[in-house]
Amino acid sequence: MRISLYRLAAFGAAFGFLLGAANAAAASQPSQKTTADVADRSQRSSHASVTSVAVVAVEFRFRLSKKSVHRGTVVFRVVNHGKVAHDFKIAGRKTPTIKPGKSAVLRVVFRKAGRYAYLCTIPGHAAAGMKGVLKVA
Ligand SMILES: [Cu+2]
Repeated sequence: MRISLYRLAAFGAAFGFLLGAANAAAASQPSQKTTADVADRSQRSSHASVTSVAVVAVEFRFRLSKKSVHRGTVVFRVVNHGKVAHDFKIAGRKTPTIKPGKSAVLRVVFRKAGRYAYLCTIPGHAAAGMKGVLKVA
C-alpha cells in the first residue's frame, strides 16, 4: 500500500497522488482504532481483576461459587445458611462471626498466585469440614 503510494507520487500524477493520500488516510484510520481498542481492553482487564465469589456456609462445610480466581481483589460474599454461627477466614483476613441467615462481605487482595487455605475459625468447625483451598492464578 505504502510502496504504491510512493510510486504514484514519484510519477507526479496529481490524480494518483490524491488517490494515494486518500488511501493512506483510510489505511491509517483502522490502525489508530486498533491502538485505542487495545488501550481500552487493557484498562478493562485491570478493572476485571475484581472477582466476586459467593460463599455459602452450612454445618459443616463451605460452598464457593469459584474454585480458582485470578490475582487481584476478590470480594467474598459469605452467607450463613446453617443453624449455628460461622465465619470465613482466608489469607489472614476474616469476616465477623455471622449468625444464621446473615451474611458478610470480605474483601481480600491476592498479590501472589498460589493455593490459599480458608476455614471457619469457630472451634471444631474446620476439623468438622469447614475448610478448603482456593486457587489463585
Ligand atoms: Cu463454622
